[in-house]
Amino acid sequence: MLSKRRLLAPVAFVLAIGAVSAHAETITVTIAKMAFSPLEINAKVGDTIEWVNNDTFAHTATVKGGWEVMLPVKKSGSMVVEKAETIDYYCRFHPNMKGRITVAAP
Ligand SMILES: [Cu+2]
Repeated sequence: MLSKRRLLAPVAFVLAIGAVSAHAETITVTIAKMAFSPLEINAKVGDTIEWVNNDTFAHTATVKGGWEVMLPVKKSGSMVVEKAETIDYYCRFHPNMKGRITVAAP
C-alpha cells in the first residue's frame, strides 16, 4: 500500500509538466523562392515561431524598430512571442518578402 502511494506522486508531476509544454507550441514558417509560407500565422503568447530557410539566399525576419532573426542559407532561427499583438515583419535583404504573426493572449 505504502509503495503504491509513493509511485503516484512522480506520475502526477510528469503529467503536470506535460500539460504545460503542450500549451506552448512551435509554429514553423518555411521560406522558399523568396517567400514566407504561410504568410500569416496565428500564435499565442509563449509560442515559438521557427523560420526554416530552404532558399539559397540568406534572409531575415525583421520588425521595423524591433527584433531581427537572421536566417542563413539552409538554416533556421526562432523566437518566442511574448505579448498579444499583430506583428508585421519582412526580410531586410528582400523587403518585398513580408509576413504577419497575430499573437493572442494565452
Ligand atoms: Cu530575404
